[in-house]
Amino acid sequence: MTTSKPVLLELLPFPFPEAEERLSEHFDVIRLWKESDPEATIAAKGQDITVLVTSAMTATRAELIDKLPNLKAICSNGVGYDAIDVKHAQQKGIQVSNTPDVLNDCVADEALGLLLATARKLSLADRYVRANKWGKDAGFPLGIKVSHKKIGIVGLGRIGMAIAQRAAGFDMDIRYHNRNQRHDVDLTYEPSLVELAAWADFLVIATVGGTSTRHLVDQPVIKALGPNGILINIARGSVVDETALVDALVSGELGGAGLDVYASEPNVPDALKTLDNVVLVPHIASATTETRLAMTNLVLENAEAFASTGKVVTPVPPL
Ligand code: 8YV
Repeated sequence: MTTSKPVLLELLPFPFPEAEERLSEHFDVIRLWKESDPEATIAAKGQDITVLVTSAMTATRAELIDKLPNLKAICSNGVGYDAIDVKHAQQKGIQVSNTPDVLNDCVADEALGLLLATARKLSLADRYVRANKWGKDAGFPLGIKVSHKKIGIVGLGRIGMAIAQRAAGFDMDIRYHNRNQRHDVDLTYEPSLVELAAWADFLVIATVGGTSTRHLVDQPVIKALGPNGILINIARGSVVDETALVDALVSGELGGAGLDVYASEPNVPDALKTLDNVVLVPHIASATTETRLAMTNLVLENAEAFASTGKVVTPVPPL
């Protein structure tokens, strides 16, 4: 294929038509999601492709990367990169970019929203009114106060810090657990995740996903959080032992949970759907028009910068 534009393979469409138009201005775009036979398309055109657009929730594994011998940059829509074989790509000299920072506010907002919804039973209350139960039964059950409570943040990165800022606005006592203590923040570090869970009223999971954090929040941590504790997960489903979580919620060993992410999306354990002490949302933490537009634009900036300078703008750190 001879073309003045670099050839870009797009694994999924942007949620904004204008972004597709902008992409076509700078690249000869192969929209794999439109192809009737994607494997045949890759076999025929793989050697022409130098840039790949993917997303945080789109598996981008070594098998695909190795079918693109001239691939030089992978530009992902999303801050998480556990779905991408980053180490394999970087070993081949392929740059990988993500979309950090532009989604911090919305993800942190949703974490607090999930906490309030779970503690104050807002989803249950909505169903209660819609079911015309108000005034017809013993009354709606009491919730849990959020302000002035103890919040443990698991993973004090940029999103974790945004959560801490919001928690401070609710006059909460804040502690965190990281692989390593941060010395640039005025917050109490707890080196033991179990001890953090035992101390906290609310445990908010804000770590990266992937093998390094798989089941970090396991049965002992969940048990330590306890029957009056609430777990919020806006990170990745893989970080929490979902079987242990479901068992604890069903048995009452854990007080409640607000979940944005799950072990095997879009599949959500049916047992969770029957519980009144659980709030379930479909991985929407960054899903606002403003933030998804900012993420989309940052993906485009990364791809365009690579095409013009040979360097992406927001590279994933070396693994
Ligand atoms: C979205 C996310 O699922 O950024 C991430 O890591 O999990 C969410 O923002 C993703 O961005 C969808 O493209």
